[in-house]
Amino acid sequence: MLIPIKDVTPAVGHAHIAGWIHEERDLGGLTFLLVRDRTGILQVTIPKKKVTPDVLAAVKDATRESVIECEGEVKATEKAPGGRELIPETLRIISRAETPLPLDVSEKVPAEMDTRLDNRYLDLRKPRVNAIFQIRNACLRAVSEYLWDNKFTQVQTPKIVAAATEGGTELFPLAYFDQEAFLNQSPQLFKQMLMSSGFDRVFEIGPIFRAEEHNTLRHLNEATSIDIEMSFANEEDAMQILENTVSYAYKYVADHCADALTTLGLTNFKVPTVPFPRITYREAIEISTAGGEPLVFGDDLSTAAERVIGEKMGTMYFITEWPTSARPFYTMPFEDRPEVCRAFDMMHPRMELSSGAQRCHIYPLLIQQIKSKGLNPDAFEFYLNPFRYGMPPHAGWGLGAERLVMTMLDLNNIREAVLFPRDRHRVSP
Ligand code: AMO
Repeated sequence: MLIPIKDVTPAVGHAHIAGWIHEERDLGGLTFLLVRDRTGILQVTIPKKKVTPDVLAAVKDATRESVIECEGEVKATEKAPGGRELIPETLRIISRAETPLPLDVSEKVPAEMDTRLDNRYLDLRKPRVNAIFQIRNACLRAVSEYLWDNKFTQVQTPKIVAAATEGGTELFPLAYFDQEAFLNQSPQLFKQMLMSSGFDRVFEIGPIFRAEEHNTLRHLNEATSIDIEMSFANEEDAMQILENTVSYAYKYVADHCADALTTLGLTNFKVPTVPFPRITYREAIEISTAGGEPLVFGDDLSTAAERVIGEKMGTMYFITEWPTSARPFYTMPFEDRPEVCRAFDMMHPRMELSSGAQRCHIYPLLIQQIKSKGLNPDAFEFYLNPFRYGMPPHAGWGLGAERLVMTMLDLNNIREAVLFPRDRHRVSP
């Protein structure tokens, strides 16, 4: 039976392990192989005069990143990683790696992001890179857990669609037989339709596609969105679910990912406290203007403005009461002051993580808002019909999974938080 490398201790006596050769050091009479599996690194020590000719031949043929298996005695030694070493009785190369390697897995030679992504299968072998995806996995598990525990039903909505959601731009067109179709930008319209169907609370974790031309450190053309929608709820109800979901995810990672956090050097990992502070859009533009990034009512927040406000706030926070003109047609305006609406953004000091709102569930008002954005209601018939036959008031949000992981782990580039990122210049691998 193979045992995980982290479980190899002198107490097990004899061990059978398999993994990749992380490093090889030849000291004449002695060869050291550092063997890595998903759980850790083990030193295999080969005293040339004491091992069998088969072991010697295999070691001679072994190259870095080859997959090997070996079996032998485990001994305590202070000099090796984890304070133990294995002296092989058998050692076999299962899959020999060619030389030279296209990328250095031991991270002694830093590589450009493009080289790393071109050779992502090798890049992902780095313990630090792997740790990011262990944490991403824990994060999404925690999000699902929290939402299931709070009576949300997980759903899957189509990714091949006939209409835009986020304003009619940034769509990838698709060859769909003899019809016009696109890759979906957001499950927005579908999660709202499900409110009319009586689901009450739904969530989806799935891909969203945005044909954004710009290439930045925080945008992808294919991202993962965590979406919720809830009935008989307003924007404040949605914000509470959001802050609790995010802090639950942080707590879960803190409790379950200690090794991965250590690998990433995040020894001071803090769970954000709830509730997150709320400031209005007007307060946000005042802070930005006072901080040297002048904004007027109606402006979107620039990256520079987000930075100024984020520095002032110093924690996760919400921006509420947005100008109606700056938000999508499905947002509910305040009844007594329709120039502002029940929308919010949830911000990390570095960037926006989520947008949400109470939605407009009033059919004639929704038609009017679609028209006022220069869109044709006929294109939204499938979405609008549910509003004619009994639609409860509802609210929801979309939270970018990559931005959540990126900010949680203080990563500089959003591409670090995706296995195989899709950006302006990359569709492969
Ligand atoms: P929005 O367009 O603000 O809102 O998207 C919600 C969140 O999704 C993430 N995100 C992205 N992440 C990486 N690259 C991208 N190109 C990208 N685009 C979006 C961000 C963002 O905050 N339908 C609304 C949500 C709602 O109201 O329920 C929507 O899609 O973290």
